[in-house]
Amino acid sequence: MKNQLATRWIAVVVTGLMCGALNAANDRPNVLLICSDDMRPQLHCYGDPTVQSPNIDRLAARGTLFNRSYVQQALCSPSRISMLSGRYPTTTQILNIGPTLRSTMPDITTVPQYFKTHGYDCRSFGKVYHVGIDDDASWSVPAWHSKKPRYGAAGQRALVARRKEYAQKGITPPPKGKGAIFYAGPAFEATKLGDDELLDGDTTVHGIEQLREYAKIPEQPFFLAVGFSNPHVPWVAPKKYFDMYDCGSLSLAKNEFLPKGAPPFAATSGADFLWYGNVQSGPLTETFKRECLQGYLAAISYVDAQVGRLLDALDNTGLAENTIVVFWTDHGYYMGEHTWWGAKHNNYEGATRNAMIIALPNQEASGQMTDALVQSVDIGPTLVDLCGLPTNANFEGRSLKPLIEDPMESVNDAAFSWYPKRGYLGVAMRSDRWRFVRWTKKGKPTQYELYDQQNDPQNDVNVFGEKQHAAEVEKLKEQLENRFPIEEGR
Ligand SMILES: [Ca+2]
Repeated sequence: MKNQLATRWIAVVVTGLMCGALNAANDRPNVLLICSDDMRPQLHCYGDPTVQSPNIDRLAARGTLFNRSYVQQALCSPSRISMLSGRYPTTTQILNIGPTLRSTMPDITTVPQYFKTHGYDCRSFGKVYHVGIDDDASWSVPAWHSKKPRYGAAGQRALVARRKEYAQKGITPPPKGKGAIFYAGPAFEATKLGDDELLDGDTTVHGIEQLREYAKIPEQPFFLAVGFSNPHVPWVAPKKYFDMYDCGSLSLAKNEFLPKGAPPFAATSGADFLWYGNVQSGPLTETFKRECLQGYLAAISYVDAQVGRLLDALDNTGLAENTIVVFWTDHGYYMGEHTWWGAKHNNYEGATRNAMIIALPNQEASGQMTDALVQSVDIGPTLVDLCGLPTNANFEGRSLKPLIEDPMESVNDAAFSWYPKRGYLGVAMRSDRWRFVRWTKKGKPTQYELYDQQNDPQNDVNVFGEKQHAAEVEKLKEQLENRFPIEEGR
């Protein structure tokens, strides 16, 4: 009897110690979700020696870095709606920028909304849902957006001049509509303005203010989402971030050609970059390409600094002891690869692979990188699991908690992304070795692409028709058909 009691007492103490980290203020940990726009995983912690990202690296050092993370569509709004709703784009039926989630699923409970129904205070600062396509029901109060400018003074002047020129010539840049005129500004600008005089710095200031408010009421769990607009083009940052990079020494893409053997409609990307005011028509010069790269990296470092300030605020308020931090980017990006610039908009590795880091308070296995295949729809179920909320079967992803505990574990046998193009709907299945893409259109033969990720990481050559892969193709077809059958229009 004595031994049994002793054993039970030890069990209670051990359990108490294990839970201690998450029980500092209340029974449930908080969530800080940091989003960045159009940031491909080109960060120091992802193995890029050029990029200066000490703060995101610091987050990775105390958490888990997901090296093979894939968004469900390489386009801002559908990607964000998919992640925040925990549903695939074929479930939300949001595969374009424009419609709101409620227009297709009026009664849906999103991930933050689910937290809200379980007593969390849920707020959004900056670009979390796509700007103008928000979802009020997800948040406890309406989303906050900065009124500070995206451009500095010179960029703003150039924008106004270009607008005037367009108006005089009667030119309407695509896509038609109110937002189109935005593209008339320069693609990059090293401004004299300070961090907080621009939109992303101001968003940080207000995010930090909110954290300080939360620190005053430790019994109130929160789900705070803070989203940055960089490094989506235009790449605008204070000059000090541009000075971090030497234009002349930046490496240009080596595969400035379209994926060989791909269906012509599939091997395309968005062209909105071409409308920015300082982008010349015709082939880009090497100097201009390097300036673009410098701008992109400067914008990444600017965002990195904002992430650092949020992490510092967590530390300074003591909230770090009880807050899970997720860093997530809404898709990959092309900076010259396949001739595409400032673009995503397709089903290839470069567009669908994103950056994702999850860090728990006092994480035991910290500084780990996992090669397991993960999806953005997994974020919701992961946070539900980590925060001890009841499982929600409506969320279509899976909890990544096993990978945080052991990076050698596996949760998904594939990751899926979608893109509609010229009446076709493409679904890409990323398995451990292959990228297999199926394009379906009513009344047209189904088309396929196959890329060997081991030997062709950037998808330069479609090997679908090659005989030696015939057996593999049959297996992949079956795997995809079992998961997302053609009959369902997927
Ligand atoms: Ca985006």
